[in-house]
Amino acid sequence: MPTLRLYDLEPSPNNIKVRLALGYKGIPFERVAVQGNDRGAVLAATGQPLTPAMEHGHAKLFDSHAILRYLDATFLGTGPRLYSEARETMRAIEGWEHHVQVLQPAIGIVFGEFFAARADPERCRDASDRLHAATERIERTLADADWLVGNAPTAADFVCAPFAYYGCLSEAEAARDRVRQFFRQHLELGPGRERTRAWVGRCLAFDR
Ligand SMILES: N[C@@H](CCC(=O)N[C@@H](CS)C(=O)NCC(=O)O)C(=O)O
Repeated sequence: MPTLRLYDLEPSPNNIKVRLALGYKGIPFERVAVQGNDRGAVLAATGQPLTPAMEHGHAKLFDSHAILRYLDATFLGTGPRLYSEARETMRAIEGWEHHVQVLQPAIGIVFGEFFAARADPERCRDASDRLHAATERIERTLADADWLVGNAPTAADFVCAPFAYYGCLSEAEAARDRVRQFFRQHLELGPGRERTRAWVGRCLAFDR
């Protein structure tokens, strides 16, 4: 198998999704660190500037969900599945992939504040309220399950967890960089999300 090269903007939730999938499946990879303002390498490799992106032999991919599908189909015999043989399970996972659109805006607002070097309390409160509302479905699903679909992790968990993660950063996580520090101070998942917090921990354990 050729080396799998991941163009990775470390703190980005879309990039975390891919690292969780790689960690869960136990796929070795070479990480090419992308900085926020230097997109030369990823642009040259894939013809577009966004991360995550990857190269694997002749295959070049961008978009986190496209990458997850590629990994699952290409490394079918390596580690556990991200998707499923069962139609119904596929539909359920796709439903959670759509739910990313509901989770993302809260994180987008706070990233916007971080890059603008301000922290408008009203905007941050709005982001926290949005994240709280967007995780209600997750909390409810986890009432009688450890994972969002079935009894093992799937792509559903790995695409959603990185967004909830930014609302419940521990002090130790926040100490990793300025972005995480800012999120710990300005985004709050809120009360009644104990199961979501524990699930975030289970998912993020695959980021290694
Ligand atoms: N739909 C894409 C979104 C990719 C994306 O927006 N990546 C962000 C990081 S999370 C990025 O590279 N942004 C750089 C920019 O907008 O200049 C995915 O899921 O991978």
